[in-house]
Amino acid sequence: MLRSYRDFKPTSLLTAQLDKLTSDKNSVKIPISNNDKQQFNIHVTILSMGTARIKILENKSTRYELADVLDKEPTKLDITIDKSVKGSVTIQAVNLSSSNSHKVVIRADPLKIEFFNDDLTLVSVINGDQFIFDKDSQSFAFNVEFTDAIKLYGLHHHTVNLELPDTKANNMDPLRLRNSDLAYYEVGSPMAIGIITSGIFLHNAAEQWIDVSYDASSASVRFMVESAALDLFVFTGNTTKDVVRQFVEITGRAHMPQLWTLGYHQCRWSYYTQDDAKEVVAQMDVHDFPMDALWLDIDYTDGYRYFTWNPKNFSDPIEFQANLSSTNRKLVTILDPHIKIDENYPVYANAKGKYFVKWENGSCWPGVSSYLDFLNPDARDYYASWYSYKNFKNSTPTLSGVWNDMNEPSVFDKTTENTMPFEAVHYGNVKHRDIHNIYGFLQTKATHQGLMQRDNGTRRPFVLTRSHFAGSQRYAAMWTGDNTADWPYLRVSYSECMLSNLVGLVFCGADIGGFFNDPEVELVQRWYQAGIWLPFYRGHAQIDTKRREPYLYKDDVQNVIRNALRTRYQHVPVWYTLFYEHTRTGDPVIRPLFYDYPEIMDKDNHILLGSDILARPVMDKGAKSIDITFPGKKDVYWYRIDDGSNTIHRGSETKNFPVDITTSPYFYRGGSIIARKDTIRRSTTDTLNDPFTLHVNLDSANKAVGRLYVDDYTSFDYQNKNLYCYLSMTYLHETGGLLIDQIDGIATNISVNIDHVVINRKISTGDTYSRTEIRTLADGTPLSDFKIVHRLQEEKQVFLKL
Ligand code: NBV
Repeated sequence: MLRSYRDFKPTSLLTAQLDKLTSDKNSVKIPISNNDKQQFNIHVTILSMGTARIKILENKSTRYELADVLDKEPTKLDITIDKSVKGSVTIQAVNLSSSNSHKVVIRADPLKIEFFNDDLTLVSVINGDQFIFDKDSQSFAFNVEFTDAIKLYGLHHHTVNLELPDTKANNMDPLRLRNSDLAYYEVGSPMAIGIITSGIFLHNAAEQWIDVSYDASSASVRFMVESAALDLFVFTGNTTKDVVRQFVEITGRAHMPQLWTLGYHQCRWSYYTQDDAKEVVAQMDVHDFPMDALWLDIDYTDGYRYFTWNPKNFSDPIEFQANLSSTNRKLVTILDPHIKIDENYPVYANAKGKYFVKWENGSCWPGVSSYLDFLNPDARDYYASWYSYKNFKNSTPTLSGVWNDMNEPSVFDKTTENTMPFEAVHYGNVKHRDIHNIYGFLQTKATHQGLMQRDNGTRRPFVLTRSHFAGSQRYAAMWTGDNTADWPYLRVSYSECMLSNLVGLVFCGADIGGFFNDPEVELVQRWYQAGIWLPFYRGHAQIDTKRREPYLYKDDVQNVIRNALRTRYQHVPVWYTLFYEHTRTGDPVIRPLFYDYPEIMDKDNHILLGSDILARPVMDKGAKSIDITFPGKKDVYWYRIDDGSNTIHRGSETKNFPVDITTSPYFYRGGSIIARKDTIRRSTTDTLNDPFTLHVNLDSANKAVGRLYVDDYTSFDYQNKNLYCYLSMTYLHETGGLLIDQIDGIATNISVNIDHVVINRKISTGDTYSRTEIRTLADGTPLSDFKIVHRLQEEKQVFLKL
């Protein structure tokens, strides 16, 4: 039915009854109707930071209104209502400021709602002639037009490019937002694998289809939605950064990850026995591949009963975890939401009749299963309690992270497209169809709660989820699901993760090597090289594939993979600092070029780590050369770092570079200071006491600035007690030294040691640079003896004369 709404031509137009407008100090309600005498109301509120919200509901609506997704109930601003222009009303905040100068104009006949940023029309929604709001089926459809827009981005987690395709002109199906377990999904397919848009956000977790179309002067989307409330947020920008921040203000930010989660993760379905799993770690060490975590897929369980261990193959989980811990590695285990029906299994028996979704039961790995009803707060408490050390028997603190899979939820039943039937009933008599897309979100909320309780809030939970929704970043990291060992899947991992970063889901990655099938050796190397620039970095493979741990390859291949891993580990301090900045601002950790340079579109294979590192890995089979576009004006320098060529490239240029299998180009922006940990170690834990190396990259005016964030890498003390150290570093050319300021934070017990500084400076003729390593201060003191934080506690600023 939804798809029949695509080309709907209504016979009657909607009008707004402005004479019946009612309001209070921060909201407006206007009845709207059509000739068919349908009656509903539009509710308008203005929020801070350039955001407006409209809700459309029938009188005495029975539509489900989402309760768990928003970070907090947004603050409504006091408003003024201007009725001076006949046939329309204008709603605006009373206290105008640069961030809330926007206004909403509602035109009566036909109904049209327009959003303005100053006098610029940005978005118009619900043109009276394209709106469907069906009381009986509760489905609805509406159009949104982005005036003057030429590209649309959003509708997260589809395997299309960053820019949304014109589904109409390309004769495609509309894009579908329905969280699904899609085995062998296709690149370029409009099948949903979340719901998020940029500029607008439909706060609705029911299945929906979206058509996208572009014409000469605008771009538009048509939403066709299964059920529940029409609750639309409109973000009026101005810039991509503003829209991202406005959206994240509503849906929340991720908390800091523990440091180890930024290292390399080794996974496979399946490491069948504890000995096999131990051997993997031992071999990684023998071959000098750094790694931080070993992952166990479903087979570690006793018959797919989560919170248990297979008695034969994982007979001594305590010893197994101790062994891992002795190598400074962590364990992550999978825990899915289906619960085996087995009266002797306490997770099932104690929940029966209370905490499961009501339907005839489904089937998944364990056979016939019940599904926990995470919409029910008591069921969430119950599930959370299973993560305790007492209940999850033989789990120890080495089990440091949890992997929630199959949580769309996946049900082995083709007749319901492999999920729960939409008629299944949740807590509060809510039909599954109204909340389908947040089932996984709610599981991770409960898991996060469980890990918090288990460790008394002392350790930052790490949860990886397959199904996610707007706001999932508050609880989990996510990955792009079951990809295939083929080149298009490597490329699409970049567009998917950059987009997820634009919609707040900062901790994103894709299975390195591709989940299904056996990757050719060239692809494995390219994937390890490219993967280091995505936040979550995990090698994973399907059960039937050939083993492919890095040490199983020939020496030259191992060298390529080892170099990639080492580059990743060197940059962990950059990742950590960017994650911290996300907690303050909501900014993405990785960014497409257009985020900072709106003039450059369609570069899905270029990536910015923050604003200072540009990477352009090779993602095409057999590539002998690649084009690289350098963003910024002509006077911006990009220092090539990966190949020792010491070349500089300038903004606004696109150049072709030869590549071989060892090449994976990346550049530092002139004007930046990059803090790295350059000592080679086996895990991030092993680097904890290592000094930093500062890479200073001078711009054309010989300036450079950077920031570095350090804390205890584990706890919430940074949040609860302000125990952290956030430094800004400025290179002063005139005096030849570095000025270090503490931006904020209480840095007691945190040490920051710098053992050397590398100054990259353009040589006056040609486009090459000199690299000077400095290990002592001008007065001869070794840099490593200089206790920065200690000195900062005595003086406000520290100056290092080099
Ligand atoms: O648990 C097995 C797999 C897992 O390895 C994969 O990462 C998930 O996305 N899981 C799906 C279930 C089976 C998929 C065919």
